[in-house]
Amino acid sequence: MPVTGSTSDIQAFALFAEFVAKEAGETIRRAIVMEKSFDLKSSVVDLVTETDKAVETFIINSLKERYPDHQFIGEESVAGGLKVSLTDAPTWIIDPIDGTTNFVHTFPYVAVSIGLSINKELVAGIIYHVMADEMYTAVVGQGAFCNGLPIKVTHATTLQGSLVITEVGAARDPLRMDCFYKNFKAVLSTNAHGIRALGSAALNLCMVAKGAGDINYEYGIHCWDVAAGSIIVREAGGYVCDPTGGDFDQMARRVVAGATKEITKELCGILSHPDLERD
Ligand code: LIP
Repeated sequence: MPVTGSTSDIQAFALFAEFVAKEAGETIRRAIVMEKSFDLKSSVVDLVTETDKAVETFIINSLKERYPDHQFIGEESVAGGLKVSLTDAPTWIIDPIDGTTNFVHTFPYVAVSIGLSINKELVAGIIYHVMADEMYTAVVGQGAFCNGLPIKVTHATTLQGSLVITEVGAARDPLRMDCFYKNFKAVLSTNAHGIRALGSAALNLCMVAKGAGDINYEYGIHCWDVAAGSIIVREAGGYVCDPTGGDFDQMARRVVAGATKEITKELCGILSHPDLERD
């Protein structure tokens, strides 16, 4: 099939990815209740299981068989030594289990996250919240959906009275932790109603998209954690940017995604940024 990047092509790609994500979810649902062992990746709190690897292989093989010309960036393939390479070609950006720590601990917030980029622009996002059987989807310009029903962000314009979502992440070095505590304190000092962390960047973004939280920020994430979620938030009416207030860059390993431009800019104004190596 020639790739034109037209809306109908992208819708067809997304529909197939939804089907693949659901199949992958079946495997995860069966495995989460079983005995699990894990290996370590970038740190002693960055985990990977055989299920992450098997599910990623399944997703990539399924998409490759259907779309042999497409490219792939997968969390576990990169952990295995493949370089992240984003070109203009249609590129699927995959996190087979977003929330691996949750998976290991049987904490039921695990997601399959699949983003699609064409000409280096995110054009579709599919996130399957496995244990809730919720399929979040978005195609550029077409809105965001959960199980086929439209979703929308809240109207929150200030941090005061808002629900903020963030994560500690997988780094524990002193500089990163200092920044984390500083930002946590800064957010609490705004009289936000609370701070939540689901343990899955993809699901955190879905919560903002569906209006179950007002804003999400995280440092240290990778493109596969946020590719799908960032377009879902945008298509739900939210504002996604870099924590400096500039354009969102999915390779920069940091994100702010808020219900409105106002709340997002307010948060950007109080955040401190750790140094991060790009994807
Ligand atoms: C995880 C994220 C989580 C983040 C972790 C990690 P994984 O993804 O979703 O929000 O804090 O550092 O990146 O490793 O479970 O796919």
